[in-house]
Amino acid sequence: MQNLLLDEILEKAKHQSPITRKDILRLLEITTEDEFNKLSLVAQTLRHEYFQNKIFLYGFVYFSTHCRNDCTFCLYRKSNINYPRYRKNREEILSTAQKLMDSGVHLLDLTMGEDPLYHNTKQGFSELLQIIKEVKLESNIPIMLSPGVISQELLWKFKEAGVEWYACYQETHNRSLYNRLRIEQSYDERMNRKCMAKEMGYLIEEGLLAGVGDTNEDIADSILMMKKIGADQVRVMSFVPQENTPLSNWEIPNSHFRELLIIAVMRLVMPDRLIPASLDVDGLSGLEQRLNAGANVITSIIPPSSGLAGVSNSTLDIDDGNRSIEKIIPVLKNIHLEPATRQKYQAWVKSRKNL
Ligand code: SAM
Ligand code: MD0
Ligand code: SF4
Repeated sequence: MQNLLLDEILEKAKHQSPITRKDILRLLEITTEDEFNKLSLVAQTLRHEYFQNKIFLYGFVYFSTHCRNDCTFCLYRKSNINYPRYRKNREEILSTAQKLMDSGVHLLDLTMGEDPLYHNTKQGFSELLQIIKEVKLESNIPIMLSPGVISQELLWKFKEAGVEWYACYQETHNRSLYNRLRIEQSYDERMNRKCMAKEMGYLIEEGLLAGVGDTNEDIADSILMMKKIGADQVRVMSFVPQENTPLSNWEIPNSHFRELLIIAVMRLVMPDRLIPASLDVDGLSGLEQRLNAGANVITSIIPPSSGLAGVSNSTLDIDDGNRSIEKIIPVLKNIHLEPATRQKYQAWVKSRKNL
């Protein structure tokens, strides 16, 4: 009976009939390899319908690790006072951006903690705006900004400067869990700013943190919410415990398998969206399985010896060059995928904006 139900859901997904909350819950209950393989095959077929065998590649520039917030899951929370932080200057940001562009990434993701020097001063973002205008003038590469919550006025300025994407992750759509994760940050403000950005013509990315106390019901609600707000890119990352933070001892068995399951379910529910396989959680060795689950963007590509950090694994695979396109290509080839061209990515962005 259970099996029949799974086959029915997968059949519906193949024909792109709407997947219900109940269907999602059934899919999230998968534990066997056999069922998971069936699910991944459908996820891959749907990805192929919209993106063929082409994969998008995102360069990651975490240019300031200072932060005024205190998220319980994050290494860079302000209470982690002994953690050494950095703030890259204009030249360092530009040279990292250049290295990434030369290596062939399709997009630059400029990410920061809610650095008080930027967020709490009037002119805080003006240099960043200049840097972005310069990059745009020279290369016109698509840019994603992950600055935390910023004002509408700033969103307009970044839009004018040419930024295409605003990334701002809720982590969960269960308000009480949110309040335990993003301490003293307004759920509604974060959500509304993201939706406002969408209305202003940005593409938006919404993200989940999995394995921090979320139930399958929470995940199902989140997936449906991501669809409802029209998020253009949707992600999930498994929680990685961080030393000297409140959740340092929080360990959930199988949480990384659950990430794969969630990626595949996202692909079934939102077959035409971008779904990242982040190198940040399990490094290069976790890439193939995320792609096989239906992801179509590789994120967190970081140049070696740039002195730049990751988010959930601050150093994993960076200095040995494992987060580079050179290392990614053989993994793609092995499963009959290949990088898209820059034109193909730009065409996708353009058509998605005009939707
Ligand atoms: N500071 C900005 C913000 O919070 O919106 C931008 C950084 S944001 C892109 C960092 C993201 O990395 C978080 O939203 C979370 O999804 C993820 N992350 C942070 N710490 C993590 C951890 N310990 N394990 C897994 N993912 C984590
Ligand atoms: C990633 N470390 O893609 C990055 C980060 C921020 N927009 C993205 C979470 O895995
Ligand atoms: Fe700061 Fe972002 Fe980390 Fe929260 S997730 S502590 S806002 S860097």
